[in-house]
Amino acid sequence: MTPGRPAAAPDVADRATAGFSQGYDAQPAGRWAAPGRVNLIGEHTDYNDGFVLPFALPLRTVVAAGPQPGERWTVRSEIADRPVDFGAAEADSPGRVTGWGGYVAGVVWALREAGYAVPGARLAIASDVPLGSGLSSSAALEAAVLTALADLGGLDLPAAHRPRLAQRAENGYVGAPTGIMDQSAVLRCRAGHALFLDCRDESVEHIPFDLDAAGLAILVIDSRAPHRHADGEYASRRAACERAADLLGVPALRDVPVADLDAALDRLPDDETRRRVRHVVTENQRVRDTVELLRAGRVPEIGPLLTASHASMRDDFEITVPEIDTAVEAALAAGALGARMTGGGFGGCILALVGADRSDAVATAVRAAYAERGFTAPTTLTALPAPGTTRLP
Ligand code: GAF
Repeated sequence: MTPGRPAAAPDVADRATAGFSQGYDAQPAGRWAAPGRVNLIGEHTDYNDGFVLPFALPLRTVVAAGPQPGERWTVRSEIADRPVDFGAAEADSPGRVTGWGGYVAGVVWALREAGYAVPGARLAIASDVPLGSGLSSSAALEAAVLTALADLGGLDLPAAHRPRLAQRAENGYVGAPTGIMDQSAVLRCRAGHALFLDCRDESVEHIPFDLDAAGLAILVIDSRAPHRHADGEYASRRAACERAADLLGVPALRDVPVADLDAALDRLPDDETRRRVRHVVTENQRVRDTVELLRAGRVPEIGPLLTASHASMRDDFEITVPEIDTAVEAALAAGALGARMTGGGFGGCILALVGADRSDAVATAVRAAYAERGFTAPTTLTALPAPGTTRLP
């Protein structure tokens, strides 16, 4: 997925170790790895207290880290020439550290704000999670840093609280109003499973998702579409959902059952609001239906739900772009059982559920459709559900 990196590039964990030893002339105390994620289904439902079903990718961000005296944090990244260095004053001022370093400072801020004595540290980051492709590179960075600092400082940080802290870093320090899905996925997913998350109470069920046994594969296709106004559009969708919940007199759109949808729509003032609500309410139901099918081992049958989710994002929530719609249509025309955009929208990736022997044909068809329309060629990856964040041996 990462254009330009040679096939024989060193393993990401080795790159993080090398970044640490070359940058600091010392060996790290440990290395922590956090994955990117794709969301199988359940988009823009997390901040509506609803349901999501992501799984972790085999692509990982690795942080090599060691202690540093005092309240000082120094961070090197393989994508930057110079380290980012900050102390307590910068960590305690949201937004003060910017760019990729902001996610690290945000984690320090969220931990300190929650009352933890965060140890000073030196860190080196390497990553195979592509940036800006909607595969949660930022959540992977937050999760790896959070786990490294917790271990280095011996912090008593229950696993179930970690996603909220990482999300706080993003919402409160970086300033992106995202939900809880991405941080939960990268911290809590298990290999071979999708994570069925109730975003209201954060309860989870690990749903077996054995693609090999079903003779299937998930093809992830990076649309390479430039993210146009993604941040502002995300915030405006979120605000529209919150306004609609207010109008309907419910705490969140999750509280509108699909059986009551028509009655709820009748009470809304305009067509756009009705379409936003219809997306969220029907998407929550599609997540539950997908989970039911997976529990019953009927994996191929989830295809139509994925495709219906895409149509809902395209027509009702209006968060797709031409490259994304082209990729989905071409994948379906080439025999995918289902396909949809995954992630926040306005670019990013699609996923397609395909017969294991159809992966190449579907990827080729998408590339051909792109070439016909003059879009930048997409990149592809076959994704098997991988583990969440771990300390490496
Ligand atoms: C982004 C956000 F970070 C998530 O919280 C979620 O809302 C997603 O978009 C859309 O489902 O990844």
